[in-house]
Amino acid sequence: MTNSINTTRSEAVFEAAQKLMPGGVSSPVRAFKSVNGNPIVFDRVKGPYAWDLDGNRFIDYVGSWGPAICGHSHPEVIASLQEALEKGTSFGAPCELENKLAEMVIEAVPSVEMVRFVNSGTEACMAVLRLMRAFTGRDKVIKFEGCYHGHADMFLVKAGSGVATLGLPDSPGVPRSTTSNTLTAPYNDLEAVKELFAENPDGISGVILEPVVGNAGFIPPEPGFLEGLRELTKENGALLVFDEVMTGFRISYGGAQDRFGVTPDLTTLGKVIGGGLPVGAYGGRKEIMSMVAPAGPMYQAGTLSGNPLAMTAGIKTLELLKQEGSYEKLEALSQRLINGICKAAKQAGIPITASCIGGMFGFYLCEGPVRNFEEAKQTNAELFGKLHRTMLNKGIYLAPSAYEAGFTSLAHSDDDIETTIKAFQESFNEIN
Ligand code: KE4
Repeated sequence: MTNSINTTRSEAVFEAAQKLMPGGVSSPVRAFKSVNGNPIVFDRVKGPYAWDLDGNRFIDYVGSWGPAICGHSHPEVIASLQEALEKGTSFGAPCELENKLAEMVIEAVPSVEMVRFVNSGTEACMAVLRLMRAFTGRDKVIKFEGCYHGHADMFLVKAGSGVATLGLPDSPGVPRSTTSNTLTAPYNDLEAVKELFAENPDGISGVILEPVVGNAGFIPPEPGFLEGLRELTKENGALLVFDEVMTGFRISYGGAQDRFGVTPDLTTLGKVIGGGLPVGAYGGRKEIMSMVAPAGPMYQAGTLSGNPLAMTAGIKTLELLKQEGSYEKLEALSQRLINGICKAAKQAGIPITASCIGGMFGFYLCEGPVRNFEEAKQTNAELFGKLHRTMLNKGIYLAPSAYEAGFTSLAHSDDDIETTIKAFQESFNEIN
């Protein structure tokens, strides 16, 4: 086994953290519960790298779970923030920066004619569900097993991400009455969705999904799946909602809806559009968005929504991404990486299936194919836990869960990819 790196300070700080915060973390997946060992505690990040408190450097494929798509602490983002800081950190009043970021989102994302900023992806998904119900007058919603739409009660039904990682049952504290209107179907299964519509005539407000699943590992839509959902929702007077909190501005500048040419009625966004500061957003057709207070009766609000710092970081990040060749670079990096990972696993005799789109990738330690959450659970999560720690000891920081996607950035170099592939080659041989 690889020599383990010195993590003395991380261990000490994490031990103290567990006395102060549940599980020692501010978000469950960070606790490394499903992989070997304790989390490392970050000290600083720059470009494609993270350093822990003991001075170990890691090539980072989590990128703060998506926002660091231009690389951590991009100098132009930092400079813009420094300038914005001089004017204050929060206004609680309209500011022109909101117009600017709104214009960029509207111009980029096909479904969005009007947008509302919030502070997280969870908030965006909560609000969009309320809007779906307000617009259609219907209470039920269809989501897919393994998809994660934040931690709001209504969505904690067969959710992905940390819920899947920790193998949690649908969370305690969520009243049955709240989730009774949440219907679920296997991802990529149009027949199951058809049946739900048939069983609930005029009762379903809409279908919400990750157009590329990044919270049950990485599951792309099968050909025709997104198009089929578009047809089914139209036929049934229901709304189609793409949760692009993760895929937005990551798999293309216009998100999955642009990449696959399927336009939903509403879209949620987050992560990248905040450039590392807390931002979420929901948007869509003007006819629907005009229902949102104070333009319309559907209430939603937020103290720090649209704050100038988050708007500034988001604007600069999108400006950088809009530059020619960004997504070609991201996809080339991701493709090289997963080709190398697959070759390394096969050489070590370890079953693997992997794929990528734009700056997002994933792999499962099983034969595949993986088309839905049930098939994703065939992955060898125990072996993944060993792989994760072995890679960490070689200076590679992967998402600490078999049920998360990986992220490349414009800051990753070909050398970083080669170094990572070499670490996979060594690790697969060591753990097998
Ligand atoms: P946040 O509330 O964490 O900003 O966003 C929730 C959310 C909504 N929709 C999608 C498609 C998402 O991926 C997320 C959040 N993603 C996880 C990573 N799988 C956040 C990481 C965490 O929970 O710490």
